[in-house]
Amino acid sequence: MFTLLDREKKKKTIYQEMTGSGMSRRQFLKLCATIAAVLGLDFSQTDRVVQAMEREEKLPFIWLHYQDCTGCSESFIRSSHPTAGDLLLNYISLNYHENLTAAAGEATERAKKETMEKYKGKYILAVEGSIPRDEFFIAGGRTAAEQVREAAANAGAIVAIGSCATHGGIAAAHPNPTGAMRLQDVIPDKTVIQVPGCPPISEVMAGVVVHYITFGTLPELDHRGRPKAFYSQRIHDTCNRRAYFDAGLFVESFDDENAKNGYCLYKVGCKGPTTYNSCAQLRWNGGISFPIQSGNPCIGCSEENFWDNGPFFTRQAHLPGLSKPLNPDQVGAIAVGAAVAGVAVHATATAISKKRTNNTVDREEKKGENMHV
Ligand code: FSX
Ligand code: SF4
Ligand code: F3S
Repeated sequence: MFTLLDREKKKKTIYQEMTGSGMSRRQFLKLCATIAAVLGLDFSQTDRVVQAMEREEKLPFIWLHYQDCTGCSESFIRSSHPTAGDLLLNYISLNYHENLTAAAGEATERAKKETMEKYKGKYILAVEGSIPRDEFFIAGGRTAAEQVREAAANAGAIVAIGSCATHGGIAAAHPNPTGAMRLQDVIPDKTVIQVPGCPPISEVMAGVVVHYITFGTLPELDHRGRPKAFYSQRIHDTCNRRAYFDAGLFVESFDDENAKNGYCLYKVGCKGPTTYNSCAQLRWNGGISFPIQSGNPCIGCSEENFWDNGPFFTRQAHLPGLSKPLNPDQVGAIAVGAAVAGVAVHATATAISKKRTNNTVDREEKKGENMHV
């Protein structure tokens, strides 16, 4: 547990920063309620968010970049709950970020050093990108691994942001010419919050930040170090096309009638059944859409080795939880079998089954089999 209170310096609290920049008390309370909801907190815990904002100062951040495309930073600054503006202006003090801090060169290096000294044990270290072998990165006479270890030594929390930092990412694709490593490989003795996704959903990082400010602790993590609130469900579990999967209605090629009808993308390679992330619930760009909703199969960008698990648009041979490979043509038949056995059928499925009657796909129907996909 820590507190960011530093009375001697008489710095403003987050609440003071917010209201000082024109936010009304009412807007502030509304924002706290939204944040609590994004964090998956009980409504009664909104008070704790409010109190933390009224009590705590901005959280100092050091954000390091290595082998990446900067998509994680791009995603982060598009957070909508809280908004990027809220995050950058009110919650965090981005003391070092190669693209976003206004200063450059020695001034930023100084800011980084000062942050590490002044906020020992308090600052958040975010690392984006994989870490190359020593010979591929030298800045200021120091290798990437040396820089990471130095910044990690006294960080209050460490976040691997994006699949490159959590798993190696594109740079680690076979034959991994730079020896790209995960952040955790470089600092094996440290707890690293893993936020996979290429890029990750901005609200996840925002959620981690606000949780840390509110409770002074890391959010609950799963066995792979990912925040449970965002990575405990498969895309497939909450996908807007799921009813089509259950009804056995699939897109066969990207330009067919089934694609126009918005059917399930499993046969054109969707990895939603094996991918854990919140894309289908939170969606992207302020909740507007996500890859599958926009017609593109999930490529499993938050799973290990997704870059080498291609080709992306070929259907998966196996689904987890099934003892034998799935024949998608049988899925609808299986759903029908389950219905005959007395399983309640959702209204959406009923609507879809009408469409299915008109569908020309010829498939053999099997009854009585059950499956968990
Ligand atoms: Fe890019 Fe980040 Fe992918 Fe990697 O995101 S969006 S290549 S996860 O490190 O910049
Ligand atoms: Fe959605 Fe993909 Fe699952 Fe189909 S296979 S329901 S498109 S996640
Ligand atoms: Fe990535 Fe799949 Fe979400 S490709 S962005 S995990 S829908």
